[in-house]
Amino acid sequence: MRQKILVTRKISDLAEEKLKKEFDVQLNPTDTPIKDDDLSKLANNFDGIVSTGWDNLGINFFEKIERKLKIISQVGVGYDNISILSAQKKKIKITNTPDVLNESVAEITILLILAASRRATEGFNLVRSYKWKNLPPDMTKTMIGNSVTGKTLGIIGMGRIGRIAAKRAKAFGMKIIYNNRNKLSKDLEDGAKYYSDINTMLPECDFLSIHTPATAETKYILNASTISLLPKHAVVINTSRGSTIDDDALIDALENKKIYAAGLDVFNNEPNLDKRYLKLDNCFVLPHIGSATHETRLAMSMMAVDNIYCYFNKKPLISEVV
Ligand code: 8YV
Repeated sequence: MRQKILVTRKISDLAEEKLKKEFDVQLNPTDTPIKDDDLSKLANNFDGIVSTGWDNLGINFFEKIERKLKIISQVGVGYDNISILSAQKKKIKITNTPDVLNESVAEITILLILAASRRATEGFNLVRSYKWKNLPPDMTKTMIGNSVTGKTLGIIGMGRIGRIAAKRAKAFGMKIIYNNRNKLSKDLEDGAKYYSDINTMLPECDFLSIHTPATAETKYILNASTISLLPKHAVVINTSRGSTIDDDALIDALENKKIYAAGLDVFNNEPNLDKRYLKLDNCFVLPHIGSATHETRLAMSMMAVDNIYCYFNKKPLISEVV
């Protein structure tokens, strides 16, 4: 008998086709979000789930799960939407999709670095509002930003994505320093300077980019006290998770020019981000699109489907969380 697989949201066509060849599959072609209560009821009819970061698979979800469900294969590298402890208790495998999104997230990191330092929000608003014509050209004030070349980029979390972001930033002439749980090997460091203490690193950062997963330790890693250690010209970049930043502290720093600018792709309480960000000229915002390219979403979808295939065919999983 073929196993039954639920795919909670629309994933890439090719991956859906591949899944259908092996399993009885329930797809979500209209990509309609499934309500939390409905999802746990529905999940009980399936052997496996292909999930996304937009599904709430917290403690409440697992409490209602009975015996059948064996594996949740997340289309995403982060899995902070899943209660890993509950999954372990119920002996449900969790897999994710690391590596295949490193480049596209690094690309968005660079986009944010450039956009925030070159005042893209102001420039964009100026042109779109047709007010550009009202400004006399001037050599030293209007739309003058900060160069990236030769500046120091501090990276918090020098994992797979952090290291690719560092590589791309170096192509823009940036120097890399980093904070990480452990110092990396010389090879992986690739010339970057290690700081075991984030507080010692922050004053050295012209730019600071966060690349840590969302955990209890990384919650509000950027707060009023750590932000106060950054130079006044610093630019803060976040492509990891909104929970790494205390919004009140960052908004205060941006409003009161305690730092120069921020470029943010992720927020607390997405998609209902703190509206104060939208009033700030010195903040460039994107709607969590780090992995959103055709190529990357296809690779992520395929990897999630392959994890399901491996599990039910008793082959080693490609990327096992627990
Ligand atoms: C996804 C992400 O857009 O992989 C991740 O952790 O944040 C993004 O790539 C999102 O989580 C969908 O699963």
